[in-house]
Order: sequence, then C-alpha cells, then structure tokens
Amino acid sequence: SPDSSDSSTPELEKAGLLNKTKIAEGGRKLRKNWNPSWVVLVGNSLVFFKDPKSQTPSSWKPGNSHPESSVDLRGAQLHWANEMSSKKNVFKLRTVTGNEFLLQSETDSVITEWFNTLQSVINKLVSL
Ligand code: I3S
Repeated sequence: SPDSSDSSTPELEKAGLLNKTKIAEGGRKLRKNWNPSWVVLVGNSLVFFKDPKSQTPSSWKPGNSHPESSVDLRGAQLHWANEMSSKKNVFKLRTVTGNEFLLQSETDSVITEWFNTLQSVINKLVSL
C-alpha cells in the first residue's frame, strides 16, 4: 500500500459494523450487553466506536473520533463460540489481559471475513 513505509500511520485493515458484548474484564465475568459497534482493525489493534451512525469512512483516524475501547491483538485468542449465545455467527476474542468479547453478525460472509482477518493478524503478531 502507499503508506506501508510510514510506520506512524498504521494500516487500516478492515472496518465495519458488528454486534458486540464484553463478557469479561481482567478475567472477571461481566453481564452480557449486546450493542452494535463500529469495529476498526488498524495495525495491531481492534478499536471499538460506540455510535456507528456518527461514523464516517475517515472517522477511524487517530484524533478524529473517540473510541469506546481498544484491544491489543498481540497474544489474543480467537474462537468460534456459537454455544455462548442464542445468536448465530458468534466468535469470542480473548486478550492477554483477560478481557473477553463476543462479536456477531447476522451475515455469514461478514463474520467469516472478520474471523479470518483477525486470525491472520494474530498469527502474524506471534511470529514477530
Ligand atoms: O447468556 P445469557 O445470559 O442468556 O445472555 C442473554 C442475556 O444477557 C440477556 O440479557 P439479560 O441480562 O437482561 O437477561 C440478553 O438480552 C441476551 O441477548 C443474552 O443472550 P444472547 O443469547 O443474545 O447472547
């Protein structure tokens, strides 16, 4: 990509709308609370934005918006987790710090692409 030599501008890998619930914080279980979230994969981070309606294609850029939270993908684990919800197309993301998220889409191809893209980023980070 044109920016690949500029380490100060991490590459935007993927962005889109997913349903999200955080189910653990530092290993402590949380009550589920599903909400739509604008999810942005940039560099080694998965960044969540609260209000998808207010997002524009440029709003993921640092300084342009206020992320709800951000996840460091280094050492993270990804598992399909359809048994953890009555919803279809659910996977679980667990960070090294013991934060756990369920992510879901009604659209099979959407969730499959997210799963595959996240897994490949996680795998790349292992070998760095
Ligand atoms: O795994 P659970 O506890 O059945 O998850 C459901 C609950 O969190 C429910 O909220 P209440 O805390 O008011 O019961 C949510 O509305 C549901 O969406 C959760 O289940 P699903 O199957 O949607 O993940």
